[in-house]
Amino acid sequence: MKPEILLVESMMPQIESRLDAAYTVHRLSDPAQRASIDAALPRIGAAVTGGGTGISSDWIDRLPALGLVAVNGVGTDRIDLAHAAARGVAVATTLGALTDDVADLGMALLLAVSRRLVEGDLLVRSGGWQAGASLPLGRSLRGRKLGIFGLGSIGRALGERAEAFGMAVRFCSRSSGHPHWPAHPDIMALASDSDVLALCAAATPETRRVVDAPVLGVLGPDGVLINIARGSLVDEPALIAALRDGTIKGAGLDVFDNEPRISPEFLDLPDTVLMPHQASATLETRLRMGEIVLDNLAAHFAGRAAPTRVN
Ligand code: 8YV
Repeated sequence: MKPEILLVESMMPQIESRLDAAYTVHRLSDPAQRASIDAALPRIGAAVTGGGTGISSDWIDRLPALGLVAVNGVGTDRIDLAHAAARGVAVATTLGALTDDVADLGMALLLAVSRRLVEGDLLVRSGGWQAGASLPLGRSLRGRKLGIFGLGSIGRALGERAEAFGMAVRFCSRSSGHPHWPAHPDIMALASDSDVLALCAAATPETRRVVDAPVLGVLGPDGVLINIARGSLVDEPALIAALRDGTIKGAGLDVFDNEPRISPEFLDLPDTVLMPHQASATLETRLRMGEIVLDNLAAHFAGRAAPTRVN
């Protein structure tokens, strides 16, 4: 009998077929499986989910045999880690696998906002350029100051990329230092010394809504906000107001509250580039992440600790 797992969020077909080969996979997204999942609840030994989706404590409590939540991502903000630990459930992530791609998307968003990439594409496709319209000038990255909030591996990778573009990096971090980037004690100090504020910190109670109206106020009318962390770090109504009234210049956002049903007010904001939570979404990285999920499951069902356990 194959071990049984609950698939909370779908994965790449190549990875799902390997899951199917090794396990009986109950797919939460498939309404046709509701009844069979109910019947299988006592036998499900592991759950696989995404970082942005996580798994609720209610679901953890419905699965008496659960021993592992394998996250296909690095975020654990949608899982109550203490509750999981109290239930004896290990939580494992894909730490390290997605660092470069997430940092790349941070730079892509910054370039897209600064160089008006999306507007330019639309101008050409609509025939506007051909009819004589032109795009307003963009802004250079060289010489601009990038403030990184959260200097984990992704924050560092973003800073290294930004330096290659000629930007001057500074940061604010609860736990990490850097040999030559200046540190600021809090996000207000960081934002007032930055042209671009990039959010790279984990979503925790301490980082909830750290970007609010006063922070956006000091970022200033030339300032750009990049968010490759989580929507919860931002007071979204304050951000929307700041983009509308010119308190800040622009934003590049990969993450939002209430994904994918984000606030419709984002849709007509100027100088703003929106992505549907794609920072780790490349073929290479999603394959690497899938391998880590498969390794964690294999270890768990062989009676060993999941190699990338975090709790
Ligand atoms: C993924 C993420 O998009 O790593 C995370 O925490 O949010 C993203 O990398 C997600 O895990 C896949 O659903």
